[in-house]
Amino acid sequence: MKKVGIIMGSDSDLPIVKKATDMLSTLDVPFEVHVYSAHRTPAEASDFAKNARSNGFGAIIAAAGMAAHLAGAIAANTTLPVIGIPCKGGMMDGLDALLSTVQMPTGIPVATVALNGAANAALLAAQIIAVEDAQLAAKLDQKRKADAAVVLEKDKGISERL
Ligand code: RP5
Repeated sequence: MKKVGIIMGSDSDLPIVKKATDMLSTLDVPFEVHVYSAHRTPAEASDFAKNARSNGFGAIIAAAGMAAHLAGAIAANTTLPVIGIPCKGGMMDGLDALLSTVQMPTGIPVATVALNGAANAALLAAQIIAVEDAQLAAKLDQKRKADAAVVLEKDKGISERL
């Protein structure tokens, strides 16, 4: 199975990124995690992206806060699908990171999830890998069913709480 690359701009992003690694572990999707910054270590970030396809990756998740150029910088150096996680924090509490991640120029797409949306980033990466992996696709279907069952259980109980 192809791996998912997870890059974060700083180790201070780890509490957010952990939700992505937890989700991929649950789904048995292999991943590799790195701290590379678009600004502080641009050469390492770009080398990772340039070599990612030949190194067995099928999708890349990039998490960063504030002037969050990491996902875009990674996407500029690979045609693998790149998923950006804008991280909350800083003066604008993530709005700056959201706009920096999502507002990409035509030709260099970044699939941007919600602020701190690491679990969804992992699910989207797994769905990309599952295009060529029927076993993983079946696991994702099972998860959807289990998630729906939880909501329906809450539906049963809601009247009693009101
Ligand atoms: C971004 O700046 C990082 O992704 C992080 O979200 C934020 C703060 O980084 P540190 O100063 O904690 O290293 O580049």
